Amino acid sequence: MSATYELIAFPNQGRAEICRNILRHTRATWTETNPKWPADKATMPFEKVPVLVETKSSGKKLVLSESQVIERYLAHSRGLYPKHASLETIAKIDQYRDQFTDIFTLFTIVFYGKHHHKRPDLLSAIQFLVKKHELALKANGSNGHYIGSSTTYVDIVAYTLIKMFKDKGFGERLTARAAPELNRLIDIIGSEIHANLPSRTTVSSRL
Ligand SMILES: N[C@@H](CCC(=O)N[C@@H](CS)C(=O)NCC(=O)O)C(=O)O
Repeated sequence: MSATYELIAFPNQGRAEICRNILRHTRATWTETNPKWPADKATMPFEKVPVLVETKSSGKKLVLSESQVIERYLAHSRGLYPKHASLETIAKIDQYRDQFTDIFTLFTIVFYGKHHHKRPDLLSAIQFLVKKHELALKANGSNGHYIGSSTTYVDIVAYTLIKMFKDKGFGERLTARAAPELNRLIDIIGSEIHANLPSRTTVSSRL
């Protein structure tokens, strides 16, 4: 039996959404627990979520905090870096992934923090990312992937965050016309994830 996972996270599409999509895409056996807050705060290793609890086939448990660490751990252990990838390839994948970090922080400030006056900053940051990432996707052969010819971690990240920005009302610079390569990626990764959706088991709530 392979490992199983419990993802402890708030139910919204926030920092945990990339982890969810990695678990969905790779047909993991996983459950989600929505914590009771602030009652459960002190029980989390660093008093924040998301937290991943992995139970290995031996029964041994690993408890991890920090969303991007959880993402990378899952991506490595579930085959979302190319097999036998060189350190250089891993670094390129991580480089494109981390390009989204500052933008996501700004997004949380504008959307969840309701600092609407920062919306133009977010749109400019998205526009800059689009310019650079369209070129990278084109240079890889316009196949809907950043690296190689199959899905890697960064493709799941781009799918999750670009779709999130569009769905939450920040899509002006992300139309099919403005960002054809990223939109192709969204279609491809979205259909792979939806084909894989039965992987999801249960969501339990302590709310
Ligand atoms: N650097 C951490 C930040 C985690 C974080 O700020 N989590 C928020 C939810 S998205 C949280 O736990 N907020 C509740 C609190 O701080 O009490 C990560 O990326 O996981």
